[in-house]
Amino acid sequence: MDVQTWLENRRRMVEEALDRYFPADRHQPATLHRAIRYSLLSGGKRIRPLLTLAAAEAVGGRPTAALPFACAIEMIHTYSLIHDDLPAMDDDRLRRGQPTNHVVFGEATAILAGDALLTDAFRIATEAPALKGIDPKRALRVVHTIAEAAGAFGMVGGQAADMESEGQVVDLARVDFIHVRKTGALLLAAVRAGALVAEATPSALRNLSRYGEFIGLGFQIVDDVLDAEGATEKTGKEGGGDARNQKATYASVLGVPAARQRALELRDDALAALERFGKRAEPLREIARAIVARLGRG
Ligand code: GRG
Repeated sequence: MDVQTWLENRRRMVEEALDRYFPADRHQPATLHRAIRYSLLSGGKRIRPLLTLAAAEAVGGRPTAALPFACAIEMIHTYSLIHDDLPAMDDDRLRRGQPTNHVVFGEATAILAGDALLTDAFRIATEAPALKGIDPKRALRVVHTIAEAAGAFGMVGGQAADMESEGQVVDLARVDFIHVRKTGALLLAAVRAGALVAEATPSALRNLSRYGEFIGLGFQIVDDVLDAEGATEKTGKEGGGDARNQKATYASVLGVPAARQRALELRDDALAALERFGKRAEPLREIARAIVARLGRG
């Protein structure tokens, strides 16, 4: 299977699974379920679940075994976007080119949709289909990896540090601290979860983790640069939001040209971490290239 066919096929697998977890018009209260589906099935790039499946397959695992965990991570990501867009946080009105969840459903329902997605992620990662064919201790390690990346020592901690830094003069170390947690942690957990489900050897897990760290940072730098350049058509958000909110970003600390250069270096570091993997790691390589290709030529 060539890599583009792989990506299309696995993306469809993720879309169908997410749709099954939250079927249309099947559950009450209807407004909550509509709000969940609105954000969960609204055309995200699905980078995190693709990373989980690609990491599992890079070490010989089956995509179906990794799929529930991949979907759980995408649900956590979706919750974070809904909450991040709220008036109390970034107060964004546009996400993926569509009105944000609270604009359509109201603030209270948007908060609950996020809460439900976060909580149900752990339901899905721990119910029978996810646990079939995986050693319970290993499953626990995967769930712990995801929880740690999402909580106060990961994404939520990064978000809090980001809020505290608004309007302050920050250095590169602070920007790294924020983004390793806010964005990097869940991307890294996506890679590690796939590798763990597929019983990667310690050395393969180390190399995949290095890959995950590099692309996590690269992903954020690309996002910062696109925001600084106001590339709404690529981000689906209003451009310049970081500057408006006086955010600590790579674009503001390094400047856009150096930030672009850093993203290219991180892509190459990520590819180097996969050197000892064969053709089975091609989807991971393609994802690293695609993340940085969003920059265009500038
Ligand atoms: C509110 C608890 C809480 C956390 C929010 C990750 C995060 C923390 C906020 C997202 C804000 C943001 C725009 C960060 C930049 C990087 C990022 C996560 C972009 C969006 O991810 P994509 O590009 O989104 O994977 P799609 O739409 O493709 O799913």
